[in-house]
Amino acid sequence: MDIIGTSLSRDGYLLTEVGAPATAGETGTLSFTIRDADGTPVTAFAQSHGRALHLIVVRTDGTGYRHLHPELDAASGVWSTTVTWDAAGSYRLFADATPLGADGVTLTRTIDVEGDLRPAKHRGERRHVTVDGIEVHLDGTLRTGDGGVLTATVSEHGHPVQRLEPYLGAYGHLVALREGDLAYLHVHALGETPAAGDLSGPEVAFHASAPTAGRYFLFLDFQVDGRVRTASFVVEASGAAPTATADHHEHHAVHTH
Ligand SMILES: [Cu+2]
Repeated sequence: MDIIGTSLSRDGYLLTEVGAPATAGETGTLSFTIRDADGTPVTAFAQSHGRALHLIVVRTDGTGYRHLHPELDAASGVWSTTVTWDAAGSYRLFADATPLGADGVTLTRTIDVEGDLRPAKHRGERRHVTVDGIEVHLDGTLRTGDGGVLTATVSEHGHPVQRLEPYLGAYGHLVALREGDLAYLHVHALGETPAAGDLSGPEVAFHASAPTAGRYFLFLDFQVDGRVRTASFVVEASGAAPTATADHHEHHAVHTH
């Protein structure tokens, strides 16, 4: 199992120091650069899911999730977007990008936001959430090894929602992070790639494999009525403890693409 999303460098690429508003409630620019092995800012990227870079921001307690698409200044290689922090805490940024001619990388950094901190406490799983009046229920199991299928069912006032719209080339995007180190899991939507104007629902299914048993934070981005919404779940993964071999593999961050 290849562990990703726990390092600011990968394959020679590095996520620079992040500029961001320092205090909760403050609005400002979030900015960073990806540098190559020579220290040169990368200015050319291949598109993935319709974008050159996907930025995930989440507080280390699994709250405050955002999925952002910063703008690239093609001359300097600086990525930037405007943010306002709702709350204080340590936030992890995950920049998912594919430098032109290279494999995709997920680079991460932690930034601290000053203010009154109230970390979330998680007890057990959270599989049923309501976001903007839309209910999302998550069935299935997250497993180690070959993994398992997770199915999100979307409803509104008890009726199935059948008007899920394609967002970034799929009916849903699921990001899974391991509690403790926020290791980033690549989760793949099952089913065919929708065409623009297609609608689906009420189910969206994903295949995911957890690197270890334990607790994971899951975030489902989906679009209904032209608006992207995020449902946040907590799921316990089942499966055998990692073998000594797998552990060794993890610590050396072997690239298995
Ligand atoms: Cu994205």
